[in-house]
Amino acid sequence: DNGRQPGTGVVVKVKPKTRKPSMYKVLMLNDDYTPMEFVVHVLERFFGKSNEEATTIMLNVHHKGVGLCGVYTYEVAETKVGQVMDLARRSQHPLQCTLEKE
Ligand code: TYC
Repeated sequence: DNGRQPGTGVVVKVKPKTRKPSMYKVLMLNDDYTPMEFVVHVLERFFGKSNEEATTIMLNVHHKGVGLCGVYTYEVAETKVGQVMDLARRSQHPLQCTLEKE
């Protein structure tokens, strides 16, 4: 017995210490030369989009100039931008993809 009366125990409050990571948008930019099918392929391959979703996003970019591919933590977003830019360069298309903090 440590001498306490019932109901006088120390209330330990656990403070959450972790923080939610910043999230980053991966954006696709329009240009006049990259084939539409190539953009759809990129969205399927690197962003896990269905053919329908990819087509909708591609057309949105085509008409509005920019479109959202997905939202990821920094390292994932940076990796995806690199993968897109690398394939576009190797395919000799001017497609541009960029990352923006949410
Ligand atoms: N504007 C391109 C064309 O007419 C198609 C395109 C769509 C290019 C989306 C880039 O991110 C893009 N062929």
